[in-house]
Order: sequence, then C-alpha cells, then structure tokens
Amino acid sequence: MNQTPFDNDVAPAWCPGCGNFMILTALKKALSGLDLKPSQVLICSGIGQAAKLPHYMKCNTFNGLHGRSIPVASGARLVNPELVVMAEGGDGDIYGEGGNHFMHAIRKNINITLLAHNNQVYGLTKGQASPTSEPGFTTKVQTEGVKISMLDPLTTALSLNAGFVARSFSGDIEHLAGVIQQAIGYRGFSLVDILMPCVSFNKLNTFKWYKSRVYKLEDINWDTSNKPAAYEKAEEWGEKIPIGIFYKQARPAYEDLVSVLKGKPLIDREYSPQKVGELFEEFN
Ligand SMILES: Cc1ncc(C[n+]2csc(CCOP(=O)(O)OP(=O)(O)O)c2C)c(N)n1
Ligand SMILES: [Mg+2]
Repeated sequence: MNQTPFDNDVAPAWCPGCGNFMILTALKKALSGLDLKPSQVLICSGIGQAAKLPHYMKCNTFNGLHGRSIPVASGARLVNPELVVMAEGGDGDIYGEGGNHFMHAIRKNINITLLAHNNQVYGLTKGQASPTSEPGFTTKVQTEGVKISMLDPLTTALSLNAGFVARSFSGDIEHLAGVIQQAIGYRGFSLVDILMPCVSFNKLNTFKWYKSRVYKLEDINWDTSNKPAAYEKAEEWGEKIPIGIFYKQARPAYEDLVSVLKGKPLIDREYSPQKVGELFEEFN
C-alpha cells in the first residue's frame, strides 16, 4: 500500500541495511509533508548507488551521466521556475566527477536543492576511495590507505558564497526530512550533505561510527547567520560531528538577476517562428 504520493512499486537494488533506504524515506516524507504533488517535483541524478534513488520514486526524474546531475537540474529549473528541482547522488558523483558543476552552481546560486549521499566511498564500483574518504582508509586500490586530505563539502560551499549549507544523517529520518524541507524552501542553491553508511564497502564510517559522533546544532541553539562561526563549525570532524543547518543567508538567485529568466516557464511563452526567422536572416 502506498504511504506517500511519491511511492512507486520498484524494488530498490540496494544492500540490506544501506543508508539510502532511509534517505529515500526521508525525502518522500519531506516532499509529501510540503504537500507537493509528484508532478511538481523533478529529481535529477547521475550514476552510483545513491543516484539510483529516482528509480524508486513517483515524480519527474532524470537519470543521466556520472557527475552531471547538477547541470541537468540547473537547466530544468531555469526554463521552468514552477518546478521544485533537486539534484542528488553520491559523494563521488557530486564532489568528484561532478565537482566542477558543484562549484559553479553554488557561485551562480541556481535555485535547486542538492542532496549528496555521503558514504565516503565509491559504492557502486565496489569500494574505491572518494573525495570524502578519510586519510588512512584502506581499499583494494588504496592498499596503503588514502594519502590525501578529505574534501570538505561544507567549507567548500561556504567559501563559494553558498546561502544554505546543511548536513544531516541517514540514521535520523525526522532530522533529515526537516532539513530537506528547509532546503527546498530556500530560494537559491541549497546543499544537504547526508552522512550515511555503506554496509558493503566502508567498514570504517559505519552506522555505529556516525551514530556515536553526530550531534545536532539545534541542541546548541546555533545561530545560522554567522558565517565565520559556520565555517569553524563545519571544520569540526572527529570525535564529534555536527549536523543541522550551519548557515542560511538570503541572496538573489540567478533567476532573480537575469531578466529573460523572469516570468513564465519557457513552454508557456509565446512561440514565434517568424521572429526566429528574422533573427537568422541577420546572419545571412
Ligand atoms: C565518466 C565515468 N567515470 C566513472 C564511472 C564509474 N563509476 C560509476 S559509479 C562510480 C562511483 C560512485 O560513487 P558515489 O557517487 O559515491 O556513489 P555510491 O555508489 O557510493 O552511492 C564510478 C566511479 C562512470 N560510470 N562514468
Ligand atoms: Mg559514495
């Protein structure tokens, strides 16, 4: 029986115990809690275990190339401002292969929500290190352990002037659903980095490992408007790991700044082949 309008009947091909199940539940809960209809939502993804998520949802979806969810989502939002547009995928997909798009979509403040399922490993390809893998993490490829420093999505986003920077944990569905709702409500680019276990290929950052470390910023009455404090808090990673909204600041979205993007969706605008013909004539 369907519990939300976003349910479909495709059985997820994820390992039992995978954090993606909880992210899927939280996302459906967040969207239905906002009273959105499946027709009002578009979810774009790339390649990876995380990027399979749109297959398991009833709404508009686009599953494209590895690392390329953000440009697809950006284009879709710019031509249709009536759609809630999200990009989602794994840490490899978003911060590795898609790292360039991550940077520039933040700079432009494209009005989309990004969900990065951060299991700190390349899961689909069976356990190579990703940009967020811990130094020392050993894999079949990194046999002597990862030698390079971790990419920190939150400080990276803050340094690029992101206006909504958050982290949550797949093990806390309520918290994650709430953060996703706030991210969707933010006008501009919103990042939700989601810590999650990969039960098959990450034996270091396990569910237990995260569970014993994460604590909520809400519980320490966090001021989300203080950017230097957000930056410092985002650097906290070790015995304690903060989750919640680190930073939130209103900033004009790209679509608010570029005049041609204001107004109706492209599909609802007047189509004039004659005007296009006249334009082409100029180049003859
Ligand atoms: C251009 C390109 N490079 C590499 C691959 C192989 N590949 C597929 S998924 C993946 C990594 C996925 O890791 P992540 O995004 O963290 O997702 P997870 O499976 O961990 O959820 C890689 C390297 C590919 N499909 N396309
Ligand atoms: Mg991953």
